[in-house]
Amino acid sequence: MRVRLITVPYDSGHFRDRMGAGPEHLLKHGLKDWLRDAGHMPVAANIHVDDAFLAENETGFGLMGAISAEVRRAADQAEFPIVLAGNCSSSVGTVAGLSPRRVGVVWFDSHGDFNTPDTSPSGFLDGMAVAILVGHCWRQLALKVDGFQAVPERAVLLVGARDFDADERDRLDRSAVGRVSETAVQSQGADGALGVALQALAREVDGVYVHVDLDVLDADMAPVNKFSTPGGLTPEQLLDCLEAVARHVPVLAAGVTAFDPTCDTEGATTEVALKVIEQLGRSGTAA
Ligand SMILES: [Mn+2]
Repeated sequence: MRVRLITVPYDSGHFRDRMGAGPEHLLKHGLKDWLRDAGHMPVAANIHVDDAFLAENETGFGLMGAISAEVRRAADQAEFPIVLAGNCSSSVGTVAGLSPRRVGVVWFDSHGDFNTPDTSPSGFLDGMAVAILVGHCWRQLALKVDGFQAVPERAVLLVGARDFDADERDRLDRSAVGRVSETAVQSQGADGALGVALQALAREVDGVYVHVDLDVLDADMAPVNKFSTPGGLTPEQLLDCLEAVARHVPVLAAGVTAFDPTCDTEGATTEVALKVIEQLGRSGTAA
């Protein structure tokens, strides 16, 4: 299957800075050759916005629109879209590009990304990505992203999240968003921890978008960004989980986000990221 690698080299509206440097770093480290060697056919598509003035929210939502168009192009050509982005908010564009299919979301992240502008202590749009997806905030701007429709809460599964803000945790507890902890994966294995939830998801949706914020990984093994925390999934556990997802439910698109190469002093995270993207490439189903 052809894999459309959609690179979005932005972080909070900044071009190629911090986590915005992640996508091109992976390309420089042989991502396309790595995918070709694994039997995939990578096609590259780079997302760019022409705003004269880059601003977090306006540019962020503009990028989501451009991602949506590119994901739709990939789906129309029976290619599997993998979005490599600085920010998790790229997910809104990816899911929008898959409409009108009923899309579920399997979200790997050390954070909940479930803040709204009223609960967020930082104001960071990235930390609201899941809340935007389920239609809890930024509704007006999200509707401007071509094809966007809110995902039902029960069609979202958070995996490995362990770092929440207080109000964010309350919001999650009151929602129907599913959660599987990293400790469940560690004690029951990927299939034991995720199997039942994935089977339930498969009955509700046509397929899923798999989101991998790489900071779901244990920061002591693979430092991903300045928000990384220890105690997360090991690289092997993450790869097992991705395999389990693909066994239970069609995977329509994937995203890999939040990698700041300057945090990866030993190169360990780059190596894991390449493996994750290759595994995702194997997971793809024609949408
Ligand atoms: Mn995130």
